[in-house]
Amino acid sequence: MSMFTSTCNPLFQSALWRLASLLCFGLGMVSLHAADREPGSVFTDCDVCPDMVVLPVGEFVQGSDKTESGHLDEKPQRTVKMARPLAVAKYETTFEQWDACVADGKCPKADDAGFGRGKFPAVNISWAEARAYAEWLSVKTGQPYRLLSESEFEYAARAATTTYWFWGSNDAKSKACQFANLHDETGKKAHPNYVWSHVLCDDGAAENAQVGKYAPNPFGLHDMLGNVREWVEDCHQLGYAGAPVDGSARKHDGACEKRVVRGGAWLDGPSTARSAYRYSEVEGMRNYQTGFRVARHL
Ligand SMILES: [Ca+2]
Ligand SMILES: [Ca+2]
Repeated sequence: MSMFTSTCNPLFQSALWRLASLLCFGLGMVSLHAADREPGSVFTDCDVCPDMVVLPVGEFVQGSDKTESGHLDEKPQRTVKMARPLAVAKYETTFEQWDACVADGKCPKADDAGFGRGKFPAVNISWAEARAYAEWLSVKTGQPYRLLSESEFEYAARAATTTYWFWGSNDAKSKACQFANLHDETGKKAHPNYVWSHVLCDDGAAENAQVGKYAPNPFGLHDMLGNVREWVEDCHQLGYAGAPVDGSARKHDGACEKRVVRGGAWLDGPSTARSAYRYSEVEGMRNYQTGFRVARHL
């Protein structure tokens, strides 16, 4: 890379060197393009577009067994094989990104609930509005942006782990605060009326935190568990019987009452922020603990 940088130095003014620079630039673009497809690499398609992480192609077991949870909604466990290479946004969609779509007239203004804009996750956005943002990105870049399917979300959240949380199962309560913004000691002090269980550590955030504040999962993705819950494409149906096993979103006949939201939020205790945990919301719902991120095939 240092040779590439020095050879491409714009101070070389001779025609020969300009030719060499052009050639070098061209080769460099090919090289970078190829490197973009390596699992773990990060790319972006425009100035205001999200950073996208290339995931490895693979398979995983979706859902939980009865040792982990009694939630029938997470069963039966089944193996899902991701059919195509996929890139997932490194962070939840931020207000900075959302407001670029608002400025282009393709997304509605969204209330930050006083938590902050900029690098804070965009919230108070309905399922359809989240899809509108992905459509805006698609038109802007010519690339097929969309919400994740539910299987893709769990694949991305697990990042090849089989534990309850990607940081472990048994020791999760003490490690959680390195990796996720959940209902924690700080949240408990700020919201004493949140009487449900909290993680027994301090993540320093009583509500939404700026994206990327916590350590990523093994795929390099931040806040897949915690911070804000995230809309996915699928219509919610109880359990996985009949659900696709190729990573695609589940087809649904007729009207969809509720869409799936995944990953838990800053007000969730440990059990409702597990990788396998499923939650659902009416698709027109907007609230301050639900946002989204985008994905696209490569
Ligand atoms: Ca917290
Ligand atoms: Ca999240």
